[in-house]
Parts: sequence; structure tokens; C-alpha cells
Amino acid sequence: MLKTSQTLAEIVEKVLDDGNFPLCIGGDHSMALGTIAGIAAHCRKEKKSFGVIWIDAHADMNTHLTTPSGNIHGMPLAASMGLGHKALVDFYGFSPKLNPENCALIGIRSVDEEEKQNIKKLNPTVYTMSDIDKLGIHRVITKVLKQFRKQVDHIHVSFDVDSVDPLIAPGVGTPVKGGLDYREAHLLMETIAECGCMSSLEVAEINPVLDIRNTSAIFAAELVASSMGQRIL
Ligand SMILES: [Mn+2]
Repeated sequence: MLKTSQTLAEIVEKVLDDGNFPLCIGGDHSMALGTIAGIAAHCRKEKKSFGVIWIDAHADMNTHLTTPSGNIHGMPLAASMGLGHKALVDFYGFSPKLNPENCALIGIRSVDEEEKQNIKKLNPTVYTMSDIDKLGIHRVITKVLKQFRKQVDHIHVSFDVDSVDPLIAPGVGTPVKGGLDYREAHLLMETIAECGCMSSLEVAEINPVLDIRNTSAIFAAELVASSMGQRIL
């Protein structure tokens, strides 16, 4: 896993160094360890700050000490912020890679008991599904983008397809009911595209083995198009 992350980090760093846009499409969300490391390394060289908009049903802020499942895909965000197993935290030679002040989680609805303590400790911005129900997805993403445009140079979006309701995207490893609906997900990405401020994108957790007639993969591809500026009119 660390070997793959190393390759991914090197490619992401190189793509950014060359002035291009990295679009990372993968399975397991542990891939974010590599993506974020590559972005962080690039930004360090260029003396730029960066933020991560993490769209997910889960917080992915467990450590080896708090995880009930042992899944590394539940740990990449905590590890990127310097919390967790040494092998993950020190990956790519420096830590922390991401400042919690520059991290916003959107769509969260499944958090493990001890993981909640990690969230409290690191204190990133969090909009749960309940917050989205109350405020509306447009207001949530607009607030996050406004804040990030002020405080960072590079905005990275990490989209876990399980943030969306399993009725729309069933092809994920850890589905959780009560997710974003089809239009909420698109409006979220359309608003990011309108902002014109996204510098890298990652789409994670599509699992073709669990998918039903490719619906989740097609949905994810449509979503990438929305994030790149595809419009209804
Ligand atoms: Mn995830």
C-alpha cells in the first residue's frame, strides 16, 4: 500500500510541478495518502498553502489505535494531519502534510466512537449530512469555498463516492444510508466548477465488483464532468 502511495505521490507532485491538473481516480480511499503527499510536497517547494475539501460518508480520521475495522482507508485524513501510525504519518518524508484549519469535511454521517475524539483533537471544519439537511448543499459549499479562497493557494477536492446515497451509487465498499442525492452531488461539483478554484481532484471508492450494471461508475464520470464545468445549459 505504501509502495503504491509512493508512486501516486510522485506522479501527483510531478503533474503539479509541470503546471498541470492531477485527476486521480481510484478504488480504496487510502489513495488519498499518496495524493495529499504529492500536493503537499509540491506546495512546500512553491511556498504555497493548500486546503482539502473532503466529501465522504466517513471522516476517515481513525488511527491504528482507534479503528474498529483495521481498514487503512479509514485513516488517510488523520495520517495526513499528523495523527496515526508512524509509517503512515511519516510517509513521503515529512509531517504534518495538511493543516487541519485548511481541511473541510462534507457529507459525514458515519463516525466511529473513538474517531470522534480524533476529530475533536484536530478540529477540522465539518459539515455533517444533518448540517446539509438544515443549510442546503449550496450554502455549505459556498461557505467552504469562500473560506478556502481567502486562506489557501491550492484547493484539492477528494470525493468519496460513498458520500452519495447508496441508492444512486451502490458500487462502494462501505455504503451508508442517507447520503447526498443525485442533484445535491452535482450542484456541489457545479458550484466548485463555477468558483474556478479547484487545483486537483480525486474520486475514490468505486468498486466495479459491487457495482450494479456500472451505474456508480457512470455516475462518478458524470460528476467529474460537472466538476470540470459541464452545465445543464
Ligand atoms: Mn473515504
